[in-house]
Amino acid sequence: MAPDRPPVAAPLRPRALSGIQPTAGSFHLGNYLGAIRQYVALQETHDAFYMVVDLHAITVPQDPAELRANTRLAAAQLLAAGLDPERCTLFIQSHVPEHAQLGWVMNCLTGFGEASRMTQFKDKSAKQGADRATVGLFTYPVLQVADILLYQADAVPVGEDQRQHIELTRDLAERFNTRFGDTFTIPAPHIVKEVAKIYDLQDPAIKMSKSASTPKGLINLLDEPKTTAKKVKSAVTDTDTVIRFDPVDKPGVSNLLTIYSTLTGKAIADLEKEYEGRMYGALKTDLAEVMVEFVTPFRTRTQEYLDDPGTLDSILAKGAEKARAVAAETLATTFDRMGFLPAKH
Ligand code: AQP
Repeated sequence: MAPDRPPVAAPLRPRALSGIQPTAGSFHLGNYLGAIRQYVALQETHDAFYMVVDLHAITVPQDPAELRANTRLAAAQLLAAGLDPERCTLFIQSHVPEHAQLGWVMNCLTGFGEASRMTQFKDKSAKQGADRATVGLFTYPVLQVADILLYQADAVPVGEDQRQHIELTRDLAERFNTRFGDTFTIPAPHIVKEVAKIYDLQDPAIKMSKSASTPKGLINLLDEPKTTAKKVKSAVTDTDTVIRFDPVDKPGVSNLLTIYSTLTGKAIADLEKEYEGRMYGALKTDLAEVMVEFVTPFRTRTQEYLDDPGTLDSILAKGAEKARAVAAETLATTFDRMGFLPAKH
């Protein structure tokens, strides 16, 4: 039977946990709408832990100076997006060594075939060339399993592309609990259907992604607002003229309506009415304005955090301390359950 709340002291609220990679300078609109907005919302209802997953970032070749700068930039963007260190725990993954330690345990519990079925590894290794892919990239989902289980998370806010990894997390947690006794909470993905997959503005058949073949369809939140407006105005639509939400026949227009609706809080049905009889150009012009209104203060707030490294460091230090307290307790129980001899100090 799945444990409700095994050995770690029960928090008053359910736990949420998620992470984001510092692999590109700027977060993109898919990251924001698919995941970060949910991080912000869950602060209100959950005991929420969010991290910048720098250990995951080295699964592809990285430049040390860039990784350092991007890690700070990622933390600054999370704060700018609305994470409040008084209401959630924000930290850097490598500041909590228990992630790598539990990651090893989880590696030893994962079948090779099971890991080989992860579609994200297949996609990413295909993009890089299979012989250049590292073992770290292969075991990335298993480290993610450890990230989640360390915090006994109930909910994991992510985009649709992460669903398979959360399934793996559930399988491994159940496997561990069956073999060694109830230890881990079985987490559930928190995926908001409407924004689970934001599509590339130039190719609405593929998800918006930092590794897209052309940057034209990718909205980076830290781009110059005029660049963002231009990208929205040149978004691919279709040869029809009707503004209607129909992801199968009108994927480009539907993607724009989803973005518009999420950023403004207007229902899609209301937007369809508002734009009845109007041209695609009108929708794009208005959405470009909405985007500019959104990214402009976001850029300013991000810069303010970057300009105050003392405050940023102190937020991250406090976050790591809080995260470690939880992670260390889970790891100690895990090691004990597995039969590791406790160290005598
Ligand atoms: N297009 C998207 N729509 C909705 N959610 C998305 N996410 C990413 N793209 C979309 C979600 O953002 C969170 C952080 O993801 P990450 O740190 O794993 O970043 P990523 O997946 O590396 O972002 P990319 O751009 O998708 O990178 P590549 O091109 O390397 O694959 C996750 O919750 C993710 O679901």
